[in-house]
Formats: sequence, structure tokens, C-alpha cells
Amino acid sequence: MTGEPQDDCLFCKIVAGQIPATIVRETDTTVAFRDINPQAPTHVLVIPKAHHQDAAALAADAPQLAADVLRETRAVADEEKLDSYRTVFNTGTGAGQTVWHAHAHVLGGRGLEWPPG
Ligand code: IU
Repeated sequence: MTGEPQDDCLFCKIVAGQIPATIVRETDTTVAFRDINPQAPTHVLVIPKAHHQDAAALAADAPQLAADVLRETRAVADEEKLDSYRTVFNTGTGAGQTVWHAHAHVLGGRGLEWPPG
């Protein structure tokens, strides 16, 4: 069920402290940690603690929590001293989503091209 921890979800395990991650920020509702395969000098993932499969489900089912995630992307950028940064929600396989627990990528620290690949 949406919002409930999933046994087979890697990011739920990070939230539960069952697998390690380099956590940079934590709030009552969110966790931010460094991506294990960084695509930029700063590459941090911001996730809701509650399980929602993607950004669309998060926005539909828990809009306040979606706002919490978005607010935290800004907080991460501030902590990383990023004037410019990109916030990405890959939603669906065709867009490159590989982990089915909503997450915002915060990318910065280098020039970022547009359109993305
Ligand atoms: P995606 O948008 O679903 O493709 O992003 C998933 C990200 O999760 C991707 O950038 C991975 O490098 C990252 N990640 C991680 O940080 N730690 C992990 O244990 C695993 C994936 I699996």
C-alpha cells in the first residue's frame, strides 16, 4: 500500500538504517543522501521516508510530503553552496527510473546541459 514500508525497497531500507548511505540531511519526513553513482560533483537524492513508487504517486497521494521533498532539495543546494543546480524526478522506466521509491536528484557543481540526455 502506498506510504507503507516495502520489504523489497532499497530506499525503505536506507530510511530504516538497514543498509548504509551517506546521509547529508534528515527531517521528520525526508532523508537526503549522496548518490552511490554520482553524475556531478554534488549528486544527492532526497526521498520521502514514506514509500511512494514515484513522483506522480507522491504528488497525488501525499502533496504535503511532495512539498517537503521539494523544500529539502533547496536546503541541500544551500548546504552544498550551489548557486545553480538541477532537480530531477525520473518517473517511469522510459525516463530512466530504476528505483521505485520516489526520489529527487539534486545535481550541481558543474555546468549542466539542456536538453538532458
Ligand atoms: P533513478 O532516477 O531511479 O534512476 O535513480 C536511482 C538512483 O539511485 C541512481 O542514481 C543510483 O545511482 C542511486 N542509488 C543509490 O544511491 N544507492 C543505491 O544503493 C542504489 C541506487 I541500488
